[in-house]
Amino acid sequence: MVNLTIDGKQIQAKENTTILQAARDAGIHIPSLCYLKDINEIGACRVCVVEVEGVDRTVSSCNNVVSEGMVVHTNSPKVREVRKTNVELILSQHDSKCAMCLRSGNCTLQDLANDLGIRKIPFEMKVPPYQWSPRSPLIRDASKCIKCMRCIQICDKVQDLHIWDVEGTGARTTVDVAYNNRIMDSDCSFCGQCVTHCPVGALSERDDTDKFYAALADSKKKVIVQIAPAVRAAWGEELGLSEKDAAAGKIVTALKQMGADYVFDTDFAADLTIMEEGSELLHRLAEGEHKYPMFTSCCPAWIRFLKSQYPDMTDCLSTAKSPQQMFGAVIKGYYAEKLGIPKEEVFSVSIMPCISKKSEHILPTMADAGAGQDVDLVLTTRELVRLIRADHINPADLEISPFDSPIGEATGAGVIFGVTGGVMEAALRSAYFLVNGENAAPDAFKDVRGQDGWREATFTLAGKDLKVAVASGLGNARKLVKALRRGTVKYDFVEIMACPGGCAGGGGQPMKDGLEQAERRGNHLYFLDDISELRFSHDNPAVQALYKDFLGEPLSEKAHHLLHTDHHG
Ligand code: HC1
Ligand code: SF4
Repeated sequence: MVNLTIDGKQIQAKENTTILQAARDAGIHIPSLCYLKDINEIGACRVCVVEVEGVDRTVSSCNNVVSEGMVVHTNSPKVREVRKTNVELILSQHDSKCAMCLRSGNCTLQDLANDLGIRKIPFEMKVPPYQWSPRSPLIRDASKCIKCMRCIQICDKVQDLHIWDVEGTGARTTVDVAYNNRIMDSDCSFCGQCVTHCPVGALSERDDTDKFYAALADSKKKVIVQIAPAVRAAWGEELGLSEKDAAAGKIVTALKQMGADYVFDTDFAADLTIMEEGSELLHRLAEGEHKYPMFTSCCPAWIRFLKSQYPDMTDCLSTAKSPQQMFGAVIKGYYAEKLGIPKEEVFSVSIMPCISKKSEHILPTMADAGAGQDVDLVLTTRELVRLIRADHINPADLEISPFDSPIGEATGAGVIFGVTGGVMEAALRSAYFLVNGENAAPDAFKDVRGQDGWREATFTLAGKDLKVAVASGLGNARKLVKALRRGTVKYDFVEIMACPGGCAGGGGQPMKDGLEQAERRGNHLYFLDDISELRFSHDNPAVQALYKDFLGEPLSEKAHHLLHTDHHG
């Protein structure tokens, strides 16, 4: 251990601990901007500077380590002056029109400038004009980029996709899509991890809230909304609601107040996915040995990744569409008639923790119900929060409303789709039933839970060993796929979600850097599963009724038409 003094406080820290970490461990706050633990520790922004006695210049605390007897000042007049100058320099290259910025009120740079009392900046540099495709679900605003390099590091080190790179030199240095590529022509998965780790407003989702308002205002449209599992674990964060108070039923009330006609739960479609994907798995296992496992197919960023990086493995993906897309196809292809609405009049909206879903719903293969795209619009959790704010809805006043029927019912198995391992666990619960004709204990498959990026487990099904694996984060996905291709691992069924921690840590969720958000939200989804009356997808009465009235049985012709796809489109 090393003994040192920070701001007059005697502390001990492990050797090789950075000054920043030692201070934070001791409850002393040093502001930072570009720093991301273990991912971006390059001292680029120099906001975390501190004064070390005996050293002439201030030093960045994120990449300098503690030493015996060190005396550190984190907020001396010299530190404040240097820090202020550094932030002024960053602001001089940043479009600071905060009133029009999506990140206003949730921006690290804005907070820093305010805390440091910066009221004007000495000079302002002109940002050269910059083109970006408005079709892209992920938007980059070069005038707001502060070159902190977080997006590059997240994409390189966590997602292993290398979409971003540094462009230009000197004062013209900026970040852009690597190799002068355009985002829509790149291999970007649109997972949005760069967005949730951007400390300012340089990266965001495409804001589609105006399209929602336009649909609400159109008297010829019935607006039908679905809400994804992971949204309920995060939407309250920016609205001051605790997890306990942020019940999904309050989102139903808010959307109805805005003018939505029906609000359903994507968890229902997650249960439906399990019926189809679980049956497909059993079918595949009955065929005998396969070189590669069956992969889950509900994460569009993972599908984009596999198709661009390992296209020869596309057919390993389950043909089951994602719950979002199954829901859209069922709404327009079946329930519109049940509700007495012509399907052409349905405007189908999904609220997702995800940016990549904005690319999934426009695929030509996602229009099977015969009335345009099966899902017309995707909004992120952040856009939902913006809508609630724009409508001056007080979250504290919201009552809990039930989801609409007849497809409002969902089980705990559907809820845990939003956390890494949840799809696998839900599928195993139902596969066990389909093989044995009785339910296992609901938690019999909880060995697949956890936040490790790549986990595996073996269960016995139909007297045979079933080897499964779960990975989240595309860097882990790549490692797993490479091991499969080398033949060093062999699995029957693999769940992959692009975002670390699964959708709970999705690219469309409220922004608070770090994986612990995904873990906390994921634990909340497990809690919701635990208290659910029904915990097995096949026990969902609304799902059973849909098969009885319309689909017949899993993998039927109708089910294939509406609920499956070949992923080559
Ligand atoms: Fe997800 Fe899914 S779990 S992909 O993360 O399979 O987005 O929440 O809605 O479709 O159900 C996202 C979440 C979501 C789908 C489901
Ligand atoms: Fe979207 Fe979920 Fe995949 Fe992230 S893990 S890209 S939020 S579907």
